[in-house]
Amino acid sequence: MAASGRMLESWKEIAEHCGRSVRTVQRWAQRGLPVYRDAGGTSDRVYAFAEEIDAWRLAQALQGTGNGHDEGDSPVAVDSDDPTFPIETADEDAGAVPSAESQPTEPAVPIDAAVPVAATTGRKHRTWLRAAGLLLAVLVVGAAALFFFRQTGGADTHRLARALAEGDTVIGYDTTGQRLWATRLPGSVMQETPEFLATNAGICGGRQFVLADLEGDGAPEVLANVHTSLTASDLYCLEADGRIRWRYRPGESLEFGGRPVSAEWFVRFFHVTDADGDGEKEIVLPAVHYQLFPAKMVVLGVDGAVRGQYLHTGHFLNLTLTDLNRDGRTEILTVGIDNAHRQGFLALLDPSDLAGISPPSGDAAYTCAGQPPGHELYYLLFPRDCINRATHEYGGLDGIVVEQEQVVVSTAWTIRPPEGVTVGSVLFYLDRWLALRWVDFDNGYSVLHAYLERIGHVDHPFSRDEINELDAIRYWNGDTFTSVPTPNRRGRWASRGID
Ligand SMILES: [Ca+2]
Ligand SMILES: [Ca+2]
Ligand SMILES: [Ca+2]
Ligand SMILES: [Zn+2]
Repeated sequence: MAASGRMLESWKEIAEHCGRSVRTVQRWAQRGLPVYRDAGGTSDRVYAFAEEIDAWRLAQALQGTGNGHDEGDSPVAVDSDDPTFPIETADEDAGAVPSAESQPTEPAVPIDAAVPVAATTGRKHRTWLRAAGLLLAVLVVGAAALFFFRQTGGADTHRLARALAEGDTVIGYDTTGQRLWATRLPGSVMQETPEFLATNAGICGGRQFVLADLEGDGAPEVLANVHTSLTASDLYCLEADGRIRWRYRPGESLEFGGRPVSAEWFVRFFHVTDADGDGEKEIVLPAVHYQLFPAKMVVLGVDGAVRGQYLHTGHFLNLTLTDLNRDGRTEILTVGIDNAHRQGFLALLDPSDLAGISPPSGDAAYTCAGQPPGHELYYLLFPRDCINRATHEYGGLDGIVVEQEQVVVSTAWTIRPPEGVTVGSVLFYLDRWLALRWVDFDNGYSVLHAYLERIGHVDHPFSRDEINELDAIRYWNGDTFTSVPTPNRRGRWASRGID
């Protein structure tokens, strides 16, 4: 399904898109044509999405209500050659809210190839295109109507099919693109991970705003990560009718090494998935303190209740949900920074058994009184390469790729490389039981290394032999770290075997 679609940024553009006068489209807007006002603006600046406009006009035509017939011809969006229709399946994690990924003022650029050309080219082209379009429209309406009735069974068109976030307001739409409700929340819906949490912008593997049917009853819920302040967010769940079902606030006051850490936490992103295969979805979310090291992995049920929580002394930078041992149950594979050990980590967590805190270090500043040991299935610490040691206080991982027979994790891209060097990280290739197969440098590593040597951050020339220092991965067995690949004895895999 297309994203929010091409944006029309004035009454004039909306009118041109519809092939009508400004006065006419303004009249349609009073009857529900989806046109938005600029939230912060004092002027009459408006905008709309071509896809929504087309859907509304098509819906009018199908309902035969006469809306848009003022000027005597069809209200159908004749210059749309895209018969797809804004119907969301809404029952998969992938059934994301279509516009969620893009700011309303900054629409996603890569739109389907089916964007109508007519509206962006000259008027001469438009004339004959429109004539051809009228002919085409008959076919398009037929096809779309068929598609529409197949999708909806010809009834129940007023169910929630998509939602849009406009600042602090979430707006629900039905299958025809008609606005159903608007719910105001106490802050704006997060569109992306805030800069100060995104140590590696773009890599954070989760959602901020999603439409998903949590319990599989046919009515989708809206999940939205909402900024409640500059230093905190809450996760909101809205019912299909726009009412708030629950709110989850990650913030809690904790003490580490006797020093209080404030309750200013962010939900970093979230995943919606049926982790245990019981037919109801769970919400998996990493939350982090906005400034300091504490973080936690949390699983919520459909009622918003916390099913499990795992505290970690360092931020999660990435996670992926995967069934590593192929038993039909999902695991959480996450990587990031372990501040207590000053190294990059990988943790494999059981969504049904999140508990305790990450492995202790000798540093009392990271001990949290009263927290039991963690139930990680696996917990690995990774050696630090010389670029990382020369430029940072902590090691970190932020790349995860799960292949058929191996898992590849890579170090966080932590320094700005010279022109022409896009990366400069270490790749660790692990087998399915997380034993190290080999280590490699990516293509940019030696270039970055040479650059850092030139500017005096690294005191030796690059040698591929440096790779030999990077195989010292350590595994937490529940009592101590060992170089032998081993699960944590407190996790479920250690007790029942992993094969
Ligand atoms: Ca539901
Ligand atoms: Ca479940
Ligand atoms: Ca599994
Ligand atoms: Zn080196």
